[in-house]
Amino acid sequence: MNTPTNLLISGPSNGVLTITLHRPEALNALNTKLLEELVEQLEAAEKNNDIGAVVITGSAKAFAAGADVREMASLDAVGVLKDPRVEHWKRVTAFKKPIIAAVNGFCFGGGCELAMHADIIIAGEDAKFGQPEIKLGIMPGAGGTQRLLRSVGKSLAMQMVLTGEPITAGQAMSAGLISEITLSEMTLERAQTVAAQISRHAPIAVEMAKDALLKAFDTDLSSGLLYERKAFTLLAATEDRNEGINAFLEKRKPLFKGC
Ligand code: CO8
Repeated sequence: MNTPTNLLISGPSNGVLTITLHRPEALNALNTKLLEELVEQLEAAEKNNDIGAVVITGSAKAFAAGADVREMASLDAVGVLKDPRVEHWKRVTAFKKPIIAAVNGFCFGGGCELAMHADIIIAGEDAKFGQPEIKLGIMPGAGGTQRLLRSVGKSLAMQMVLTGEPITAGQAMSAGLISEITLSEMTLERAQTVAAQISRHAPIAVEMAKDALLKAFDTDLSSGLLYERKAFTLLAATEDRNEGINAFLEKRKPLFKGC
């Protein structure tokens, strides 16, 4: 794997890989190269047993200000149709380990969509979430209409997408888009702490729990409950399930092996 030029990588530490989006000259706008590098890092992380969760963050000023508008400007309809970024987004969606987005500053357009690809969003008090694409004569194209509506409900999603106006971290918290607000300088540390906590758990249980939770987005309740029951039953076949239960009964810490 080549050394990324648009990302800073740290870890794994305490089971957590931290990926920092790093295009300061463009407020971390997501160009094809950055997304390509992000996917490469995630796919390597998937195979690395020392990594239980990934934190994605940006800078103090911007998590990411959207897709790279300069790059988009040169695309005609066929270019948009064949945009390699579509595949990159799919590969981010397919990542099986938990992703936590640590968001400060602008989290706009494709940046907000990337944050919504994360399983948990923790934001600094200065964070601003928005889907401003409408102001450019376009609309969200990486899940913004679907994931935002499922997170914040119809009325607020419509308002954000149709006016293009952002919401504050406080509004995002009330609406259920994010799980925690922190002091801005504590956001990354808090996200890493939560990620480390997740990483200590049995990896197969974590993966299956994430998968079952995400299933709720695109299925009805009875199918979702059936899906959950099957995953729950499958976990009974893992060594880690026996280890977890025995450790509790023996009043000791479990030693999970990921099998
Ligand atoms: N793309 C490229 N460059 C950007 C972007 C962007 N999205 N955002 C900011 N920049 C650049 C600016 O052009 C500027 O560069 P330069 O100094 O060379 O002129 C630099 O970053 C700093 O930006 P500003 O001077 O504008 O900083 P401000 O603090 O004044 O403003 C804002 C910050 C409000 C965030 C402002 O930069 C802004 O409005 N940015 C654009 C936000 C936007 O419209 N985002 C949506 C983009 S479209 C999108 O995301 C669609 C996703 C669909 C994905 C589908 C893929 C298949």
